[in-house]
Amino acid sequence: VTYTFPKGFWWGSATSAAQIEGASNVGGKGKSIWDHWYEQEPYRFYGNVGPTTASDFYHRYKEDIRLMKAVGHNSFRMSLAWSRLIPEGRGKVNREAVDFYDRVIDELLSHDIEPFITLFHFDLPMAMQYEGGWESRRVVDAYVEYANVCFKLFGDRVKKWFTFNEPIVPVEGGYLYDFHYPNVVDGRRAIQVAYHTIIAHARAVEVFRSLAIEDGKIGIILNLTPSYPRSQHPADVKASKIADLFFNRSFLDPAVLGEFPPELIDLLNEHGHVPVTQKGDAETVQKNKVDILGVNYYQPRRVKAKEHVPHPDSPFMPEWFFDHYEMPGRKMNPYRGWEIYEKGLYDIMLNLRDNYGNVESFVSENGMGVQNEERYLKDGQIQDDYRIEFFREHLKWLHKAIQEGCNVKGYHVWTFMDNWSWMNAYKNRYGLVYVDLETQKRTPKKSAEWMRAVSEQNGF
Ligand code: BGP
Repeated sequence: VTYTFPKGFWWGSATSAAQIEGASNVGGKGKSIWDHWYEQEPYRFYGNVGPTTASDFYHRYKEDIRLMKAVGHNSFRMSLAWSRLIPEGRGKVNREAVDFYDRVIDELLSHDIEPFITLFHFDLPMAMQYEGGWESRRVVDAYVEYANVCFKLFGDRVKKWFTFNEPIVPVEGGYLYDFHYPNVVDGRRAIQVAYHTIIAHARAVEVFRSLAIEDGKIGIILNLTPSYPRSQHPADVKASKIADLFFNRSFLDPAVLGEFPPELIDLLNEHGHVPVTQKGDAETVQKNKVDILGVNYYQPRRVKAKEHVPHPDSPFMPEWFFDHYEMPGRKMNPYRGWEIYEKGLYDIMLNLRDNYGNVESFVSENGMGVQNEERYLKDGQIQDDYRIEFFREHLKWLHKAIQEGCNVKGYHVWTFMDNWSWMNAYKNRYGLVYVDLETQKRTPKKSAEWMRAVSEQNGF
């Protein structure tokens, strides 16, 4: 073993409710925005399997958890579906949902797999969207109440909690670039949504702390996209810093440091795009810094100075300030169109060490989606050596970061078994375990065996 990880390192994977559970109209579940959108505009989604079935975890969780154990997991991140637990978003709690999550959590624990729970992974209850979604302060209140209910129901057994998964993504998808419901394209509204998400996060942390859950830790999961300027020319450097402000620091600074980046506030002020705030918000953010940060890492951001000045009357978008460019010679995942840059993970961790108080962190998602993986089927198993290489190369950089003092506690791959990926559905498969969509049969891929060996040896 050349690369050994610290004792007690968390090896596992991550997923989310809407992407695996299925049973979206079973067991008293209310509709989420994804159930709604899929019903309304199925043609916008790839393939013909939707959130109604997904990977049927709702019915097959026992088998799946057994398999998790077999591939060496000591921890597993999943999300709770708000619309399953509280079908109307606020008010009555659905007993069947509580029973389901109780059973899943107990099953994980009985296999010595520690559950990491995300409260919100993109699937807003439709009832909340009807109330204005994250643009509405009332929805923030409802979320905080939902969080409170979850902490009280499961906090006796669940010790790692995460308020939001990638909160910037619903902002980008739902309010800037039209890949999530409600398909709004409006920078001003996006800013309000982002702001409310941060307030919801900080208030949930506050509630968590008030409950004094024994050994409990609370954090947030952020997709960090390290921003690299094309050159050291001041205009490129400035553009890259602004992209970093919008897409990383907007959430990272308030969550970890308890304050919004002053440069971002200045920029928004300059353009008259400040969100509506309430008295006491800044103190709430200040007081409720996270205990732990989950880092989802897929790709970096390559930035250059804007070539054309945007028309001042054009709708406000982050891209007013920078352009992306394709770095020559970069390594790509052609299926997802994302650059593969393993060192980015190291750069993220060093940044957390040096500028974010070396906050306790872990890699909460890292993975590679590949199309038509059946091509690699040999002797009944998908030979996904490309995925093994992807993990190995990222882990080497992670190991180096840890050697250099970064406070990293674990590595969760995205994802355990092939799951439903939002608009792309099952186009790109990410799982350690293959799922046959006709029969729902699970078959571990070669990468599952590799990960099992890694977690058994605590290294490779
Ligand atoms: C992250 C999300 C996941 C997952 C993953 C892969 O942004 O947290 O939910 O889906 O990306 O991305 P995609 O499914 O879009 O290929």
